[in-house]
Amino acid sequence: MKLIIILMIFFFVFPLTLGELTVGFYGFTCPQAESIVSEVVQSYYQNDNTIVAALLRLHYHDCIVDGCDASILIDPTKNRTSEKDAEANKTLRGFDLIDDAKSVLEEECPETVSCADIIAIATRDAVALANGKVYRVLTGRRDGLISNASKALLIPGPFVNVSQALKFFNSKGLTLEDMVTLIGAHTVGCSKCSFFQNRLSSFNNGEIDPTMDPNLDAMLVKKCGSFFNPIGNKTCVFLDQQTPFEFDNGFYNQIVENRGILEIDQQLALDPSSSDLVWSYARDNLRFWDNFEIAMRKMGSIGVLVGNEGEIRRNCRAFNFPLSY
Ligand code: HEM
Ligand SMILES: *[C@@H]1O[C@H](CO)[C@@H](O)[C@H](O)[C@H]1NC(C)=O
Ligand SMILES: *[C@@H]1O[C@H](CO)[C@@H](O)[C@H](O)[C@H]1NC(C)=O
Ligand SMILES: *[C@@H]1O[C@H](CO)[C@@H](O)[C@H](O)[C@H]1NC(C)=O
Ligand SMILES: *[C@@H]1O[C@H](CO)[C@@H](O)[C@H](O)[C@H]1NC(C)=O
Ligand SMILES: CC(=O)N[C@H]1CO[C@H](CO)[C@@H](O)[C@@H]1O
Repeated sequence: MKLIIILMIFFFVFPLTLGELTVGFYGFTCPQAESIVSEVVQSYYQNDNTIVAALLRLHYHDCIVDGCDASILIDPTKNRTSEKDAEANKTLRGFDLIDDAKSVLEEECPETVSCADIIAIATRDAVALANGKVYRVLTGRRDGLISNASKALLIPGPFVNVSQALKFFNSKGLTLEDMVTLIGAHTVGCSKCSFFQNRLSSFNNGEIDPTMDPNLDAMLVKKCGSFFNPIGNKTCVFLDQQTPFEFDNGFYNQIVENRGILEIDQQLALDPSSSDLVWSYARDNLRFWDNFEIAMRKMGSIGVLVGNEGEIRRNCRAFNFPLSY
């Protein structure tokens, strides 16, 4: 009897599903939710396969800043900044796709599917289209009520070393293994020259970063110049030079050959704490895929709002009640 009362109190205080994301959260409330998102992703992908990279990076930034709550989507207003104001984080893309998916969903299932879940579902679909692993995505997130520009500034940039980057990932509950695995997303997408120009040699000044393959340096100097003599500030260089549109372990194969573009990417292969895992992914694509699914699930659960927390935004770019913020 006593036990039953204790159990009842336990379930009252911690309702079983509340704290948890689930597969197929919209199964009853909007069964077509995932296929609607999937169709929008496919139509974007047909015109522009770089959408895969855009969505992966968007999902990462959304989750890593202060939880997967679509705070990354909020537009700044006259009297309020938002995460979008953070520098470099200004190169995020994919917002139009989320808007398109949201507007179809609002017609079919009004105020039901969160923007935070749309990002997660769309990212899963994008990875699948890039011939990556088709994984089951967890849903049930709700949208946040805060978008804080200064928090977005704390995301590690490409010049940090492995232990600095790890400190930040640890603070979000992610391990070294999660970090090494998630950065494997750099197997798709590109970087502006300014994020690695300091590593490049050029005619009059600067020395090549000794960790960079000189052939890669020569190629990059043609595209980007050097730190002291930059050119091509619109150029975007593939982070995986071999197969930039395939979601595979190509990124790891590049960095073990000293062909990493970003400093942090190259350091992952060289730092003793991460190099074994990098080499194992370079040899074993399936191991990378399996761990990527696990790590994405962890990343996708950071700081999520569930139950009655937050809201279901009607427009992903604005809070439902803007006056409250
Ligand atoms: C310490 C961790 C990380 C650092 C320092 C970092 C840094 C960067 C930088 C500087 C760029 C180039 C951005 C630009 O030129 O616009 C980039 C691109 C990208 N990052 Fe990361 N990143 C990190 C982790 C991650 C993670 C965990 C993911 C995903 C799970 C991710 C996904 C991407 C993707 C897909 C791109 C290409 C974006 C595009 O082509 O539009 N990154 N990253
Ligand atoms: C800015 O804040 C003021 C005071 O809280 C509010 O009255 C006004 O509507 C806000 N403007 C916008 C564009 O959100
Ligand atoms: C925004 O984030 C910064 C840094 O974490 C914090 O100091 C500040 O209080 C936050 N502002 C709001 C409005 O939450
Ligand atoms: C990483 O960077 C931090 C801060 O700059 C520094 O204190 C630390 O010694 C560096 N670690 C390694 C292994 O280089
Ligand atoms: C590079 O970008 C800066 C600022 O964005 C601009 O002023 C400059 O003209 C650009 N340089 C070239 C060569 O495009
Ligand atoms: C990931 C990334 O590029 N983060 C940047 C966000 O903006 C701040 C401020 O400019 C940079 O320091 C970060 O590197």
